[in-house]
Amino acid sequence: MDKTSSPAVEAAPRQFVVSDLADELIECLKYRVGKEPSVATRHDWLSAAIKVVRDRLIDRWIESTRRAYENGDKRVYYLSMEFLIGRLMRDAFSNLGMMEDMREALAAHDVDIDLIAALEPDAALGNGGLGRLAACFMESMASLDIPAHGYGIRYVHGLFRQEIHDGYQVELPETWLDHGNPWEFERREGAYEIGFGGSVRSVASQEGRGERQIWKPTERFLAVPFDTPIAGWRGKRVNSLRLWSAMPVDPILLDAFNAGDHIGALRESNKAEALTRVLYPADSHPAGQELRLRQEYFFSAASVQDIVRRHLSKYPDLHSLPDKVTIHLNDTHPAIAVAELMRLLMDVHGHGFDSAWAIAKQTFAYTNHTLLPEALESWPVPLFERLLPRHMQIIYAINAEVLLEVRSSGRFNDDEIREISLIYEGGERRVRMGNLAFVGAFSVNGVSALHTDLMKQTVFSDLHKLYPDRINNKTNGITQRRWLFQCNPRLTTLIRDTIGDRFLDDIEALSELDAYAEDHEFQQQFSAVKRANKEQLVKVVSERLGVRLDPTALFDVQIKRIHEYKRQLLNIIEAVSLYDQIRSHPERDWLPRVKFFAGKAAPSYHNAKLIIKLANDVARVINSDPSVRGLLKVVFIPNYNVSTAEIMIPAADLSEQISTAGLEASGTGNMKFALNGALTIGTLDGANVELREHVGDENIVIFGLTAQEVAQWKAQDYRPGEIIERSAELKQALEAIGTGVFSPDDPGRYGELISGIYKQDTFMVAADFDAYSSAQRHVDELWRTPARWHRMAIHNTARVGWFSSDRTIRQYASEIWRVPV
Ligand code: 26W
Repeated sequence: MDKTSSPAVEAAPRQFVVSDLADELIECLKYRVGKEPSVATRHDWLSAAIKVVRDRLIDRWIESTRRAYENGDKRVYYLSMEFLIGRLMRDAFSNLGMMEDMREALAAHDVDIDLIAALEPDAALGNGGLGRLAACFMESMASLDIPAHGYGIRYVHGLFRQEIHDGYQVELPETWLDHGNPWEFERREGAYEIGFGGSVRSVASQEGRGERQIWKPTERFLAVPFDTPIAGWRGKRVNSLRLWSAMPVDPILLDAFNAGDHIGALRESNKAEALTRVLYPADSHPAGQELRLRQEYFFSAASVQDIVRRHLSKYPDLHSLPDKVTIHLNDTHPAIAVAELMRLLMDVHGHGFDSAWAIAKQTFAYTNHTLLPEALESWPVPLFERLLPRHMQIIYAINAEVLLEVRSSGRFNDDEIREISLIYEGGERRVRMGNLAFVGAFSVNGVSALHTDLMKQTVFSDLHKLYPDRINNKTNGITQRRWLFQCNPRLTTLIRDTIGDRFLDDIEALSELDAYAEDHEFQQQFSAVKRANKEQLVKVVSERLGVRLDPTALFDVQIKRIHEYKRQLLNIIEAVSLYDQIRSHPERDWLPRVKFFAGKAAPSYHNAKLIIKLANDVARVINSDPSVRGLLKVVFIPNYNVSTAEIMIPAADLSEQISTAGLEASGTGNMKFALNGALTIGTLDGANVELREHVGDENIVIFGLTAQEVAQWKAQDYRPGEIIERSAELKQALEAIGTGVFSPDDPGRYGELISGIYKQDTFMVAADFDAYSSAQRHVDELWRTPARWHRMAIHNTARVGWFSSDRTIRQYASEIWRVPV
C-alpha cells in the first residue's frame, strides 16, 4: 500500500548536499544499474536510491565490525528461522537522517520518493509475531550499539501473497526477489558445506584419548551467505543480517552430463535450490516434514560454523567461546545448533563430552514464544537418525547426562523424569526440541510476565524444578522508529511540536504528553492527526476494494494471523449480533463503526480459512443492507503484511486483542496500536496484562475470563451449550450464521464451525461472549464523549514507551547476554 506523507523526523541534521546526491543518483543509475535517466523505470530509480544509501552504510558497517573485532567485544548471534522485515529503504533513510535530502535529490530528477518507496517489495521472511520481533530486535540492537549478527534463511519465496476470491483465501507465491535485491551482498567465498544422511564411524583419536566419531554424510550442499546491513538510529552502528542460501557443491554432475543425461546432470542443483526456496507458512502447527528439519539444520549448522570460525580467527581455542559469544535461539527452530556446536567441539576440535557440554551450556540462550501444545516442535527419531545420525548420538548422550543428574538428585518421580527426557516415549519416539533447547541453554525466557509464569507452571514445570534459575521473563517490545516515527509522521510531528525532541532518543520521555491529556487544544490536534490517518486508510480501501467508508466512524481493527485462539470468530459473531441489534432497535442512537479485519491463515488450517470466508460473507451482507444505514461496516483487507500494518495502525481507534486468556504468549500488535493512540479492547492475556499496568485500568477496556479461570472452567465440566441457551444475543447470532443467513448459496457452510462452539468450544467463545459484547457497548459510550476518548488515547501514547524493543534489548543485554549497553 502506498504512503504519501512527508517524514516527521530526521535522525541527524541535514548533512548532504542535495545536488551531490542528485549527481550520485545519476552515476549509480548509469554505472551500477546500467540505465540512462531517460529510459530508467521506477524500479531502476528505486535500485539506484537504495544503492546510494547502502553506500552510505558501508563505511559505518566496516567500522562497526572492525571495532568489535579489535576490542574483543562479546557478540550476540540471533538465530531465527524468520525475519519479517517489511521494507527497508525508509528505515535506512530515516535512521541516517537523509530522508529529506533524498526526497529533494530524487525530485530534481522528477522522481517522487513516495512512488518509488511503494515499489520496494516487503521482505516477508516470516509468518507473524516471532519474525517481526526478530526484525524489531535487529533494529534495536544496532540502535543500542550492540555487536550483533542476525542469522536466518534467504527464502526465495517469503510468506505467500493472499488474494480473496469470492471471499476465500487464495495463496499465491510471493516473489520479492523478482527485481533483484539491491540491499544484499552475496559472499560466495564465505560458503560452508552442510551435510545430511550417511553414517558415523569411530576412529581412535589422535590424542590417544579414546575414540573420535567421524560423520560421513551422503548428501552435501553449500550454504552461501547473503548479507544485509541493518542501520541503527542515527546510524550509530550497522550490523549484519546474514541469510543463507543453498547451492549445490557440484552444479553439474559431469558424469551424467557426458553420458547424455542433461537433465539428470542438474539434479543436485535442483535439490539444493529446493532447500531454501520457501518459508513454511504455518505459525502454529509444525510442518512435520523432512524439508523443514533440513532447513532448520541447514541454517543452524552454517551459522554455528561461521560463529566458530570468527571466534578462532581471534582466539586460540573454543574454551573462551561463552565469554565472547551468546547464541540466541529464537524459539526451538534453531535448537539443533546445540547439537551442532557439540559435534564441532568433539569431532572437529577434539574436546571430550564434558568439556564440550560445559562450553555449549554456557553459550546458548533460548526464547520460547508459544505454549500451544500443537506448536511445540518434535521430530520422529527415525527421521532424525536418518538425516542427522551424529546429532542423534549427541542428543542421546546429552539426554543420558541430564537424566543421570535427575535420578541422582532423588527429587523426581518417574512421570517427571519422562517429562524431562529429550526423547518422548509414549507412542512413536520423538526428539523434543523444547527440551533440547532448555537443557542446552543457560537462560530460557518467556515473552511476557504471564507467559513466563505459565511456562513455569505448564510445559516446562519439571525442567523448571530441575533448573529453577533458568527461566526468566523479557516482555516483548517494538521499535518506535518504524512503529511511530516512520508509520505515523503526523503524530510524530505533533509530539515534537508539543514536548520537543527528547523522545526521539529516549522513548519513555513520551510520558511528558500525559500533561496534555486534558488540554483541549492538544486533544483537537491529536484527533486531527488521527482523522488524517483515517482518511488515508479510507482512500486505500476505496482504491483497493471499492468500499466507501466514513472517516468519522469508529475504526475498530483486528489485524494478525488468523487463528482460532486469537478469536477473530468472537469479533465476527459480535458484529452479527450488533447487526441484529441495529436492525431491531433503529430508535437507539447508534454510532457508526467500521470493523476491519486482515490476516493470513495457514494454507492447511481449515477453520482459519473458513473464518476468513465468514468475515467476507458477513461483510457482504451487512455492507449492502440498507436498514443498517451505514452504521456498521465490515471490511476484510487482503494480503496483510508489514506495509499494510503501517497504514492501518495509525488509523485505528480501537485495537482488538481478544485471545483466549493464557494462549497468546505476548502479542506485539497490542503495543503498536497503543503507541499510535488507539484504545485496546482485550482480555487479560500475554502483554495485555502489562499494557493495562502501564496505561492504567481506566484507559483500557478489559473483559473476559482470566487465564486461571479458563484453566478452572476447562478442568471442570465446561458446557458451552448451556451458556448459549442463557444468552439470547449469542444464540441468535450463532443460529443466523449456522443456518446460512450469511451463506444463502451454501447454507451448511458454517454448520460445523458453529456446532463446534456448542459442543466443545475449545477457545471459550461462548464463555466470553456476553462480557465482550458489554465491553463493546462500553466502548460505544466512551466514543460518545470525544473529550474523554481523546484523553484516554493520549494517555495510551504517553505511557507505552516502556514497550519499546530498546527496553527489551537492554534487558536481554544486561540480564542474559551480559554485554554492555
Ligand atoms: C513450528 C511451527 C511454528 C512456527 C512458528 C510454531 C510456532 C511458531 C511461533 C512460535 C509462533 C509465533 O509467532 N508466536 C508469537 O510470538 C510473538 C513474539 O514473541 C508473540 O508476541 C506472540 O504472542 C506469539 O504468538
